[in-house]
Parts: sequence; structure tokens; C-alpha cells
Amino acid sequence: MKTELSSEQIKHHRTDGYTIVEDFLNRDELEAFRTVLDEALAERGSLRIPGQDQEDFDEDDDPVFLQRVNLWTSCPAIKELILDPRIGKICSQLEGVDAYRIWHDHCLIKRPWDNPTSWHRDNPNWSFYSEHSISIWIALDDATIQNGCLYFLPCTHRLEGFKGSGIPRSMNGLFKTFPDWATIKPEPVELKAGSCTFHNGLLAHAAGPNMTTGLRRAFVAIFMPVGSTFNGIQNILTEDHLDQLEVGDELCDDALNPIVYQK
Ligand SMILES: O=C(O)CCC(=O)C(=O)O
Ligand SMILES: [Fe+2]
Repeated sequence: MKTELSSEQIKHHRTDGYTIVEDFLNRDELEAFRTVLDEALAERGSLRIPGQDQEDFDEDDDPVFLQRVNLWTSCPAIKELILDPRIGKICSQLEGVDAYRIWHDHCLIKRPWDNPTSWHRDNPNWSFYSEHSISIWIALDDATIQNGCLYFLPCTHRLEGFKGSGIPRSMNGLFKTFPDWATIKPEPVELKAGSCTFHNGLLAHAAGPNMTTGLRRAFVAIFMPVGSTFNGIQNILTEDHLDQLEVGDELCDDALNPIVYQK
């Protein structure tokens, strides 16, 4: 795992909202991860979010990707990678935050002809608000313009507070909320398998459709600063967990959201 960051990467992250780490996983690590992911997916079946009754989007006429949330909770090898403190340390260096918990992980598999992922911001959809939430997006296949790589709208993480919730159905949805952003030049990020990006949870981003006959597999993990508090949004929380939370409570369940890094 490549865990050293340059000062340029940190600077770029803070100004533009994202960082690219080439060859984050080496060939052997990538192969091993693909294998454990296949096993974890087979074990999970069609359940999208553990503890919630939501099956797949497969019934959907316009699938965007196949999504499986919180595989780390059932697969020890995924847990080992995703809770690795070296990833938490990268998040800490990029965002200038001392300590992180995992929020959740998910694998996002764009199958042949799956639709684009519309422009959206992540953090307004999560159960806490933070200017410093951050995701790692690991390419498990080469991510290309053809098969649905990510696109970022640079610097948008520093604009408009926590406005812009939801993932609009249409590509132009976010620009109805933020018309000024329609002139910001999108930056596509093609990645070799094993490379990754980190993006701030307020940065606007999207992905293209998969116009190939192969899969575009990505594994994503989301980290929240220690001390983040519940904002009333359910997101991936179970009904039981939701019943126990009041707005303003710290999200500090060490079983569900363990600390991954403390400076
Ligand atoms: O991979 C995709 O299509 C979307 C990923 C995304 O929105 C995210 O990781 O926040
Ligand atoms: Fe996203």
C-alpha cells in the first residue's frame, strides 16, 4: 500500500477538493482484494444495506451501479484493508483533522450499460455534517472515460455550506440548485486498477455510464471526523439505531463506526 503523500498532493486536495494516489495497491494487493471482494459479494447476496430492508436496484429501469454497503462488517480481509490506520492517516493529513471514524464502506460496480452517476455532493446525504468528511475511491478495474470514471468539479467543496442533498436522477439536477457551477470545467480522473482518489465529502462529482462490455468495480470507504454529531438523516443507519439517537448526539458507536486513526 502506498501511503506517502507529497506536499503538492496535500495542497491540491485542500484547494481543489481531491487527490490522486497512483498505484495505491500493488498488483498482489489488488489481486488479493478482488478475490476477497468476490467472496464477500457472494456471501452478501442481494441485500444492499445490512439491517435495512432494501434490496438491489436491479428492479430499477435505470440502474447506476450495483451497490453493497458495509462489507467490512462481514469480511475480515476487507475490514483489515479499510480500517488500516495508514488510510486514516492519509485522510488526516489531507483534511488537517486529528482523528477519524469509518462512516461506511461500499462497493460500486458499474455493469455494462449502467447509467451515469449524476452530479452530487456526498456529505449532505450522510447522518452528520462535516467540512472534513472524506472518501477513498479505489479502482479495482481500470476506470476510464468509456467505463465510467469519476469526474470532479474542483473547489466546490468550499462553496455553499451543506446545501445540495439528494442524488438527482438527471445529470443537470445539481446545477438547478447551484446554477453558477454549470460553468466550472469538470475534471475526469481515469485511474489504473489499484490506484485511488480521495475526495472531500462536499466536492461535487459524477461518473460516466459504462459503455463497455466489462465491469467498472470500485471500492469506496467514507471517513468522518471523531466528534461528528447526528443531524437527523437516516442514511445507512438501521431503524433500531435511529430510535436510539437524538439530533446532536455524537456518532461514537465503536462497533459500527470504529476509530481508524488518531494522531
Ligand atoms: O463510482 C461512482 O459511480 C460514484 C462514486 C461516488 O459518488 C462516491 O464515491 O462518492
Ligand atoms: Fe458520491
